[in-house]
Amino acid sequence: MHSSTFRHVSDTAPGRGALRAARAWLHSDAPRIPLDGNWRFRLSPTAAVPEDFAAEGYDDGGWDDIPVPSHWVLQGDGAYGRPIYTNVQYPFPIDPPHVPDENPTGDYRRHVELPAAWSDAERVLLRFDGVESLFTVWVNGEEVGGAAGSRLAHEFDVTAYVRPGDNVVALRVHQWSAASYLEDQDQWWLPGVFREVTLLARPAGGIDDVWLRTGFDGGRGRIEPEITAGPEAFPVTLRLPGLGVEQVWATPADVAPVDVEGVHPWSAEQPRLYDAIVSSAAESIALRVGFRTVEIRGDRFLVNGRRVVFHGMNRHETHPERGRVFDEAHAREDLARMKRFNVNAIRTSHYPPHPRLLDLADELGFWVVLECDLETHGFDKLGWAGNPSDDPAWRAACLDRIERTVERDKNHPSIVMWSLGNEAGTGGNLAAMSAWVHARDTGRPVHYEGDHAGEYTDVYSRMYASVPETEQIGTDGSTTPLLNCTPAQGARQRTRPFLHCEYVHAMGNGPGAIDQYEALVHDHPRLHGGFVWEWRDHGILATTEDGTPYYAYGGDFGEVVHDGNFVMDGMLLSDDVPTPSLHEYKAVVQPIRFAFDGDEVEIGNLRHSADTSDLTLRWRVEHDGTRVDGGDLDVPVVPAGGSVRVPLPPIAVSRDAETWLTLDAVLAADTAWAPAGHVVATAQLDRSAPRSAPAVRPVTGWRPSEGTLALGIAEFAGGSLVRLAGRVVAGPRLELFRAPTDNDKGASEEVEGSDASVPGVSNADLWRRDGLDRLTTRRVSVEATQGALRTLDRVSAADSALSVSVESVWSLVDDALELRVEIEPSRGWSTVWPRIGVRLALPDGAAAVDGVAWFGLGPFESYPDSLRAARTGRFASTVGDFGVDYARPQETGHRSRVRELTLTAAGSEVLHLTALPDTQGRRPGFSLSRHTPQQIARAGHPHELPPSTATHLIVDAAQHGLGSRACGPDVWPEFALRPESRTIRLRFTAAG
Ligand code: IPT
Repeated sequence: MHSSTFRHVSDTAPGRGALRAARAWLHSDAPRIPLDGNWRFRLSPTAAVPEDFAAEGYDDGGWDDIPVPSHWVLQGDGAYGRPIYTNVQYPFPIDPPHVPDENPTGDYRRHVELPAAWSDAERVLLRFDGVESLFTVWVNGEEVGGAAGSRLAHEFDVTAYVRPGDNVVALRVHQWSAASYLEDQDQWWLPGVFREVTLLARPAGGIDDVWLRTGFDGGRGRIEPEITAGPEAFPVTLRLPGLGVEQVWATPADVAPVDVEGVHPWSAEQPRLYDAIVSSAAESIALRVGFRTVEIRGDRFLVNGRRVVFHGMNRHETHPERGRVFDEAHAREDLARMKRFNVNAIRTSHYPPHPRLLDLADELGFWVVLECDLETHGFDKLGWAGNPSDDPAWRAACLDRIERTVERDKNHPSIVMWSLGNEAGTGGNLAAMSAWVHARDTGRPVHYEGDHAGEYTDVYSRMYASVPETEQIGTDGSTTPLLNCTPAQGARQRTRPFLHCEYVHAMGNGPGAIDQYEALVHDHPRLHGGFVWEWRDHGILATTEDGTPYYAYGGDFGEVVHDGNFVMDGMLLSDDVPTPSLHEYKAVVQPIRFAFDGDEVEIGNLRHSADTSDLTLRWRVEHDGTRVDGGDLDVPVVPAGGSVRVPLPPIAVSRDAETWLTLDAVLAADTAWAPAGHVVATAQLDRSAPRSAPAVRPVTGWRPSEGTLALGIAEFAGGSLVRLAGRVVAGPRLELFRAPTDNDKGASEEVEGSDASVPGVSNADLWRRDGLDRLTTRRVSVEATQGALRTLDRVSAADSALSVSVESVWSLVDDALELRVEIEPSRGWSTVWPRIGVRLALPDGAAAVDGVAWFGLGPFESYPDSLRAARTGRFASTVGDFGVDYARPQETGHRSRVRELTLTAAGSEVLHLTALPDTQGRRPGFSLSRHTPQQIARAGHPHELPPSTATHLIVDAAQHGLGSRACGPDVWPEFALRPESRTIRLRFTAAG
């Protein structure tokens, strides 16, 4: 038996029945009844279930309870199915507009008591703020209508269906529908009623909709009101108490723009909002108004006449336990964290967020690109044949989506651009959506990345363009062809503002080269920055069979098709922990620029419009990382776009220690997002007196050696180190492998002219082909002389003729044990190498090494193309905290340019190392881990790493860069590590 709703699952129409036109999400004092809380719930594996459940008297006694809002796949511990993760793939056959009969269908029921006073209401509306994907609603047994558009609001007029007292609301929600073809975003498929359901009493003489469009021009604000209300609602009053505005409109025809003097403009930096009330005798609506004018002038994107540079994040709504269910406290903290990391913009990828998020964005200050809920990416593999974006059968659905998007959120000053959607190819329906926006909202430009040739959008947008290509886009007169553009189309695109709607893909350890992109923004004003892909990992909290919690990704729920850990590509881990890439990002985009010049520093203010009066400049001088002096620097207020030169503070230069000056621009007072003292921008100046590394002393008299030997704190057997400072050790051995990062596993064609990478083949595969993860050693010789030991090893992999020769010289120098390792590759290595290092295994057991303190770059991990957040100083960490818990274990923890490090066990120092620079002044990096790179590479999740109390110390003469090849360019050639000869020089002393 097929029910009537079953027919609707393959209907491309966006809605039916008593569904009403879109309007703004307003804070009104009209009566409302939230329908959140528990509903009765039943899940069926197919859409073809009888609809008898909608009847008033239906006995739902055998059903379960489910909370609204929630996703059913995240409730009931698997009883209602599991989440599915796909990126581009459709998790059902591509058979538009049909979906399979196997279509999980959730039926919901609840009672609601309508107060007698509601009889006065002119109308009663039932509003749904988010239901995935298609639903039908019944009230008291009567079908009211249905709608699709998961992340959009839908209101039904239920006046004719409700009565005072008890009412029954029944819902049927299908996981799959024609609408699913339009919702192919790279995220979890999470069905259910996941945003609020509300009953609204609409009073006679109420105000149905309000739009206060604002503008700002030289101290004067303008409000262009649009009031949607019947004549009986008038007079309508607009009040802005903070500005002394009280405007009464007697009739609809009187409604007219209001000019306001003495207004502070709204900006992402200074989000000045004014409370506004729009009221009739029957209803009052509260808004918060920000005055700003968005404008494109030539190839500049301007707000209030000034160029905007987007330091943005792509923000999905995702939470390990709630999925896309909104939590205001968490969202506020999320946005405050963005502010603390110098993020000034949000693209709401790839759908409108919970409407309250825009209130928070207005209040905390972000430039928002508000995106429509539209993506048809899975048609790409068909060469876009049948793409709904270009098929008249889907035109109404596409238009409905953009209308609901714009109407709901039109009042927010933070929204400076509308985006038609993401990865939906191109076509007539997108052009029609854009035309609708242009007609409806002349105050905001239209964005859509897929309009490569710029046929119907206002800004030029791309994703993951390489650094050289980005530079060419920004260069006047460049004739370098642009993606999918004829020369004429390319020329047209170069007349427009450019932004990256996605770039610097933050999957796993990476991305590198954030600073290279940022540098272009300063040289080419057409380039307006962009939006990092993406803000946070989408891990879902799950537990292993033995109860170990972990963050699940694609495949962990037994999906038929999935895209693995491609959903874990945020600068924030699933549990809100910022990754080092977020610190790097913060440093790269810091709004204050410091340029040291002799005894002065030039301080530049890179902000949009705010001056520096909110900042204090702190300085400190350190000798080998220990503070010797510091204070506040007197700096005049610098206007936005301006700069000032000030003398440096006095710097006492040490003769036998490194001397560093650090400048921190910190918040002078508390803000809504950080306390006073929060560091906004930092710079360091090396004022060290020149010192040369001790020369290698020639050693003579080498004779073959065997058996055991002691040298200071070291004991050797057969030339191999066996004990150090009384502890059993193994190694050091050559280590060329790193557990591949997601970028190392990327196989994009874009290898940036790196002749050592192969287009379409990942570096990780090349490393395994060459056996870097399975090196073996043949000892060629062991020789000793007075106070010194020398070994020569040939290191190579099975079935390979390539090799590396490793000469290790141990000697006693001034009471210290020095190790000098000369590493020299044979000819014929053709790939980049992940690292050139030596690995030492320290013993586990009771007194296992569990901590480290070092002088070098820190506090976070750093790599050659991600060094901007790293500063020179003294840092400490436990071994457990030393690396990052990436969702899929991979290379982590490398600290660059180390000078000294001390290993500790249970609070006491056990071993002290000094790293000497090589003859070119280069210093090694190091990392510390409970696992070897080979062990890490075998684990799919952190909990798959074997239990270990061992400590592996790796000292790297060099590491390969990070790049962003998981979705974007490979490591820039300058930061790619090619096989080459390297020297590592270390001195060991027993501590304590
Ligand atoms: C791009 C998508 O727009 C985004 O949603 C996400 O999937 C990202 O890639 C990768 O994580 S599209 C891609 C073909 C560049």
